Amino acid sequence: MITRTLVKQLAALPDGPVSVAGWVETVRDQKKVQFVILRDESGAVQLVNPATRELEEGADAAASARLALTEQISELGHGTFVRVTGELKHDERVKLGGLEVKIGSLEVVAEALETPIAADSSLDKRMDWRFLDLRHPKQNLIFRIQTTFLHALRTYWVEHDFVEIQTPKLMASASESRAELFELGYFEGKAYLAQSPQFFKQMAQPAGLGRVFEVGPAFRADPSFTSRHATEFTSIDAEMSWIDSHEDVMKMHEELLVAGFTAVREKHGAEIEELFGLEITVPTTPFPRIPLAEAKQIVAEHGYVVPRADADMDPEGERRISEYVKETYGHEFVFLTDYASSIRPFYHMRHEGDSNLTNSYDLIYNGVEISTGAQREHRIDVLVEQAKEKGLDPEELEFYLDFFRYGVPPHGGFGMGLARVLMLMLHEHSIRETTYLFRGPTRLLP
Ligand code: AMO
Repeated sequence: MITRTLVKQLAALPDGPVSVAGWVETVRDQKKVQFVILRDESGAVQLVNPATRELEEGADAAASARLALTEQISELGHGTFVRVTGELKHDERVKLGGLEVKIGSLEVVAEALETPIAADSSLDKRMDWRFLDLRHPKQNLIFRIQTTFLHALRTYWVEHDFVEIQTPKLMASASESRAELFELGYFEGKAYLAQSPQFFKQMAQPAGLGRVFEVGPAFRADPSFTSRHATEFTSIDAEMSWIDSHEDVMKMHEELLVAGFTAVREKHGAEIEELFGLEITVPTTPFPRIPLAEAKQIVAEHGYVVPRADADMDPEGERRISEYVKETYGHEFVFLTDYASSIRPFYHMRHEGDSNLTNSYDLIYNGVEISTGAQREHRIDVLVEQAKEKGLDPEELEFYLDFFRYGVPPHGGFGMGLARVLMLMLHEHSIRETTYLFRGPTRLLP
């Protein structure tokens, strides 16, 4: 390992020799003194060199070395990766962190071409150069936040006896709407990319795993160019046995989010305030719950009629109901519940006594849907009927229907888009910002 101190660790060290490494952000080359801002993955530090511009008569080796160093610094370009040894000095007058490193020696580890992107480059251009874009502290922080968030979710699940599973992403059939299915050649036949782990996380129930979770890729052949859709995204999924209704799923879901948001606030609250200019609020439980039909009525009373009465909330409706919930309950989250069976998949359980409604919900956060959850239909005869009613061929679903022929406990779960949660948490405008490498209809590179 190359020995170096991370920039964020310098503050805790006493004055004295240190070695740091990182990218040159800027060089201020003044006549008598040179300043270099060096950035590594943990932060930025000011390096300083008292410039030696020419050698006087009888100059010693140290003076020649300083002249060479001065010339070397003058030539440093933005983005060059360097390693520096020098003397750390704490000095309150230094704006950047109250410390600086006086350069003793500097080694250019890797040269860099002139950067093709600037702070005001378009999102598309920044995505073309994603590795340079991610080097910026704000973009970089997003993936540290994501790590903390997912770690907190995993901790919650492990503490609550959930088992982690990895379901296959190559499938023989669709698991969600056929309209959004990627088909690919598979030896002599064909296969499909998994749209969700739906069937296989449900399989864990007759398999006796009880409670499971997965964080993994999902694929949707969705040709839209909205700020919330990708053709490949990371889906956070959970499924649990022995529930009474979707209410049990919502309870777990909100506790899970509280755990995630608490961890993010504790670990990154100050950085988020500094770089994103916002405070992370840990949601209170229970989150408000509003039946979908009532939510549509509420937004209608507030001047917006969701275009199709028999359809899901549209994005404007989601934004409006969120606004209402924020004003009325001071909450950023809302569960919209009891969706009509006509707009839900066949595997959602329907209301006892009213088969037009399902035991299901969508979770809306700051105006956008981040998740769908439901109690599943576990009675084989009802399930087959519901599949037929949706025009599905039970023969194609035999492998799935078999799960229900061998004793399945009542169960339910949810799927939640990771990039959407982060986008809304950080008030970003597109999941392109909160996806490591975005995939859309016209983007397969880098
Ligand atoms: P659904 O299709 O609603 O439900 O997806 C669940 C969540 O996944 C995210 N999501 C997407 N994110 C980015 N780009 C997309 N194209 C995209 N499509 C979906 C959203 C969405 O709320 N099997 C069910 C879940 C379940 O019932 O357990 C499902 O996939 O955040």
